[in-house]
Amino acid sequence: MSGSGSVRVLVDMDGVLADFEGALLRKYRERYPGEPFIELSERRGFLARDQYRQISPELGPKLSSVYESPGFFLDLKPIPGAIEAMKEMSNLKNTEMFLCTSPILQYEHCVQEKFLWVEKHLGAEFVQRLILTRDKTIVHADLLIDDKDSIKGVQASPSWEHILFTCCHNQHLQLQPPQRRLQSWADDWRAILDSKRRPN
Ligand code: T3P
Ligand code: MG
Repeated sequence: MSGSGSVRVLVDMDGVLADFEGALLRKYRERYPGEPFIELSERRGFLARDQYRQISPELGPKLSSVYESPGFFLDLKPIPGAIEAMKEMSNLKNTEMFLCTSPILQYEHCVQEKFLWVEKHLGAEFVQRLILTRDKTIVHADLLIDDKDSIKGVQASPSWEHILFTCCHNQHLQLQPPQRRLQSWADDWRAILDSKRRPN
Protein backbone atom coordinates (compact mmCIF):
# COMPACT_ATOMS: atom_id res chain seq x y z
CA MET A 1 0.00 0.00 0.00
CA SER A 2 2.19 2.87 1.19
CA GLY A 3 5.90 3.02 0.41
CA SER A 4 7.71 0.27 2.30
CA GLY A 5 7.96 1.05 6.00
CA SER A 6 5.80 4.15 5.63
CA VAL A 7 2.41 4.88 7.06
CA ARG A 8 -0.08 6.67 4.81
CA VAL A 9 -2.63 8.90 6.56
CA LEU A 10 -5.68 10.65 5.14
CA VAL A 11 -6.87 13.64 7.16
CA ASP A 12 -10.38 15.00 6.64
CA MET A 13 -10.98 18.77 6.51
CA ASP A 14 -14.43 19.80 7.83
CA GLY A 15 -14.83 18.85 11.49
CA VAL A 16 -11.16 17.80 11.76
CA LEU A 17 -9.04 20.71 10.45
CA ALA A 18 -11.75 23.34 9.85
CA ASP A 19 -14.53 24.21 12.29
CA PHE A 20 -17.62 23.66 10.10
CA GLU A 21 -20.15 23.29 12.95
CA GLY A 22 -19.01 26.37 14.87
CA ALA A 23 -19.23 28.59 11.79
CA LEU A 24 -22.55 27.08 10.71
CA LEU A 25 -24.24 27.89 14.03
CA ARG A 26 -22.75 31.38 14.24
CA LYS A 27 -23.67 32.37 10.67
CA TYR A 28 -27.13 30.76 10.85
CA ARG A 29 -27.93 32.77 13.97
CA GLU A 30 -26.68 35.97 12.32
CA ARG A 31 -28.74 35.34 9.18
CA TYR A 32 -31.87 34.08 10.95
CA PRO A 33 -32.05 35.83 14.33
CA GLY A 34 -35.24 34.77 16.10
CA GLU A 35 -35.31 31.30 14.53
CA PRO A 36 -34.75 28.31 16.82
CA PHE A 37 -31.25 26.89 16.87
CA ILE A 38 -29.39 23.91 18.32
CA GLU A 39 -26.48 24.44 20.72
CA LEU A 40 -23.36 22.52 19.71
CA SER A 41 -23.64 20.47 22.91
CA GLU A 42 -27.08 19.30 21.70
CA ARG A 43 -26.04 18.37 18.15
CA ARG A 44 -26.73 14.79 17.16
CA GLY A 45 -26.14 13.14 13.80
CA PHE A 46 -23.68 14.06 11.05
CA LEU A 47 -25.98 16.28 8.97
CA ALA A 48 -27.06 19.36 10.92
CA ARG A 49 -29.87 20.05 8.48
CA ASP A 50 -31.56 16.73 9.38
CA GLN A 51 -31.70 17.73 13.04
CA TYR A 52 -32.97 21.23 12.18
CA ARG A 53 -35.65 19.73 9.91
CA GLN A 54 -36.99 17.83 12.89
CA ILE A 55 -37.70 21.14 14.63
CA SER A 56 -39.47 22.50 11.58
CA PRO A 57 -39.21 21.50 7.87
CA GLU A 58 -38.34 25.01 6.63
CA LEU A 59 -35.28 25.21 8.89
CA GLY A 60 -33.44 22.60 6.79
CA PRO A 61 -33.09 24.77 3.67
CA LYS A 62 -32.39 27.85 5.79
CA LEU A 63 -29.46 26.04 7.37
CA SER A 64 -28.13 24.73 4.02
CA SER A 65 -28.26 28.25 2.59
CA VAL A 66 -25.55 29.17 5.11
CA TYR A 67 -22.94 26.61 3.96
CA GLU A 68 -23.87 27.08 0.29
CA SER A 69 -23.03 30.81 0.49
CA PRO A 70 -19.82 32.23 -0.97
CA GLY A 71 -17.07 32.54 1.61
CA PHE A 72 -18.43 29.94 4.04
CA PHE A 73 -15.72 27.32 3.49
CA LEU A 74 -12.91 29.83 3.09
CA ASP A 75 -13.79 31.59 6.35
CA LEU A 76 -13.80 28.45 8.51
CA LYS A 77 -11.52 28.76 11.52
CA PRO A 78 -8.91 26.07 12.08
CA ILE A 79 -9.71 23.51 14.79
CA PRO A 80 -7.35 24.08 17.77
CA GLY A 81 -3.97 22.42 17.22
CA ALA A 82 -4.82 21.25 13.68
CA ILE A 83 -2.39 23.43 11.76
CA GLU A 84 0.52 22.60 14.06
CA ALA A 85 -0.32 18.88 13.90
CA MET A 86 -0.44 18.91 10.07
CA LYS A 87 2.90 20.66 9.82
CA GLU A 88 4.47 18.22 12.25
CA MET A 89 2.86 15.18 10.57
CA SER A 90 4.03 16.29 7.14
CA ASN A 91 7.61 16.44 8.44
CA LEU A 92 7.61 13.01 10.09
CA LYS A 93 9.86 10.38 8.60
CA ASN A 94 8.17 7.44 6.90
CA THR A 95 4.85 9.25 6.86
CA GLU A 96 2.74 10.06 3.80
CA MET A 97 0.07 12.56 4.75
CA PHE A 98 -2.80 13.66 2.51
CA LEU A 99 -5.86 15.82 3.09
CA CYS A 100 -9.00 13.99 1.96
CA THR A 101 -12.24 15.93 1.79
CA SER A 102 -15.64 15.69 0.11
CA PRO A 103 -17.08 18.78 -1.56
CA ILE A 104 -20.79 19.52 -1.07
CA LEU A 105 -22.91 18.89 -4.16
CA GLN A 106 -23.55 22.64 -4.51
CA TYR A 107 -19.85 22.80 -5.31
CA GLU A 108 -19.55 26.24 -6.94
CA HIS A 109 -17.86 27.96 -4.00
CA CYS A 110 -16.89 24.97 -1.87
CA VAL A 111 -14.35 23.37 -4.22
CA GLN A 112 -12.31 26.48 -4.88
CA GLU A 113 -12.54 27.62 -1.27
CA LYS A 114 -11.21 24.30 0.05
CA PHE A 115 -8.07 24.78 -2.06
CA LEU A 116 -7.78 28.41 -0.95
CA TRP A 117 -8.25 27.43 2.71
CA VAL A 118 -5.40 24.91 2.53
CA GLU A 119 -3.08 27.43 0.89
CA LYS A 120 -4.04 30.16 3.40
CA HIS A 121 -3.61 28.09 6.56
CA LEU A 122 -1.07 25.44 5.60
CA GLY A 123 0.80 26.87 2.64
CA ALA A 124 1.04 26.16 -1.08
CA GLU A 125 2.97 22.91 -0.63
CA PHE A 126 -0.05 21.34 1.12
CA VAL A 127 -2.26 22.02 -1.90
CA GLN A 128 -0.31 19.20 -3.56
CA ARG A 129 -1.56 16.86 -0.85
CA LEU A 130 -5.24 17.69 -1.30
CA ILE A 131 -7.63 14.95 -2.48
CA LEU A 132 -11.25 15.88 -3.26
CA THR A 133 -13.56 12.93 -3.61
CA ARG A 134 -17.15 12.06 -2.85
CA ASP A 135 -16.02 8.48 -2.14
CA LYS A 136 -13.19 8.11 0.37
CA THR A 137 -13.41 4.29 0.34
CA ILE A 138 -11.56 4.06 -2.97
CA VAL A 139 -8.54 6.00 -1.68
CA HIS A 140 -5.83 3.65 -0.38
CA ALA A 141 -4.21 4.42 2.96
CA ASP A 142 -3.53 2.97 6.40
CA LEU A 143 -5.57 5.54 8.32
CA LEU A 144 -8.43 7.97 7.73
CA ILE A 145 -8.97 10.55 10.48
CA ASP A 146 -12.55 11.78 9.97
CA ASP A 147 -15.43 13.14 12.07
CA LYS A 148 -18.16 11.35 10.08
CA ASP A 149 -19.31 8.34 12.10
CA SER A 150 -20.13 6.10 9.15
CA ILE A 151 -18.09 6.36 5.95
CA LYS A 152 -19.52 4.37 3.09
CA GLY A 153 -18.72 4.00 -0.60
CA VAL A 154 -18.27 1.47 -3.36
CA GLN A 155 -15.44 -0.29 -1.51
CA ALA A 156 -17.17 -2.33 1.17
CA SER A 157 -13.88 -2.96 3.01
CA PRO A 158 -11.67 0.13 2.62
CA SER A 159 -7.93 -0.28 3.07
CA TRP A 160 -7.79 2.33 5.84
CA GLU A 161 -8.77 2.14 9.48
CA HIS A 162 -11.20 4.94 10.27
CA ILE A 163 -10.22 6.93 13.35
CA LEU A 164 -13.26 8.93 14.52
CA PHE A 165 -12.24 12.53 15.26
CA THR A 166 -14.41 13.85 18.05
CA CYS A 167 -16.80 16.61 17.00
CA CYS A 168 -20.02 17.92 18.62
CA HIS A 169 -22.26 15.69 16.49
CA ASN A 170 -20.44 12.43 17.33
CA GLN A 171 -19.22 12.99 20.90
CA HIS A 172 -22.05 10.98 22.51
CA LEU A 173 -21.57 7.90 20.28
CA GLN A 174 -20.39 4.71 21.91
CA LEU A 175 -17.85 3.09 19.59
CA GLN A 176 -17.72 -0.65 19.11
CA PRO A 177 -14.23 -2.08 19.76
CA PRO A 178 -11.80 -2.09 17.99
CA GLN A 179 -12.99 1.32 16.67
CA ARG A 180 -10.77 4.16 17.89
CA ARG A 181 -11.22 7.88 18.47
CA LEU A 182 -8.94 10.87 18.35
CA GLN A 183 -10.46 13.25 20.93
CA SER A 184 -8.70 16.35 19.61
CA TRP A 185 -5.32 17.36 18.17
CA ALA A 186 -4.01 17.43 21.76
CA ASP A 187 -4.72 13.69 21.90
CA ASP A 188 -1.93 11.24 20.98
CA TRP A 189 -2.20 11.14 17.17
CA ARG A 190 1.47 10.14 16.93
CA ALA A 191 0.74 6.88 18.79
CA ILE A 192 -2.10 6.10 16.36
CA LEU A 193 0.29 6.54 13.41
CA ASP A 194 2.93 4.44 15.18
CA SER A 195 0.40 1.63 15.70
CA LYS A 196 0.27 1.24 11.91
CA ARG A 197 4.01 1.18 11.32
CA ARG A 198 5.50 -2.11 10.29
CA PRO A 199 8.86 -3.13 11.68
CA ASN A 200 11.60 -2.68 9.06
P1 T3P B 1 -15.19 16.84 4.78
O1 T3P B 1 -15.11 15.61 3.93
O2 T3P B 1 -13.98 17.74 4.68
O3 T3P B 1 -15.55 16.55 6.19
O4 T3P B 1 -20.32 16.91 2.79
C1 T3P B 1 -19.38 17.65 2.14
C2 T3P B 1 -18.39 18.31 3.10
O5 T3P B 1 -19.04 19.20 3.97
C3 T3P B 1 -17.69 17.29 3.97
O6 T3P B 1 -16.37 17.74 4.17
C4 T3P B 1 -18.47 17.33 5.26
C5 T3P B 1 -19.01 18.71 5.31
N1 T3P B 1 -20.35 18.77 5.88
C6 T3P B 1 -20.46 18.63 7.24
O7 T3P B 1 -19.47 18.46 7.94
N2 T3P B 1 -21.71 18.70 7.79
C7 T3P B 1 -22.82 18.88 7.03
O8 T3P B 1 -23.93 18.94 7.59
C8 T3P B 1 -22.66 18.99 5.60
C9 T3P B 1 -23.86 19.18 4.71
C10 T3P B 1 -21.41 18.93 5.07
MG1 MG C 1 -15.52 15.93 8.12
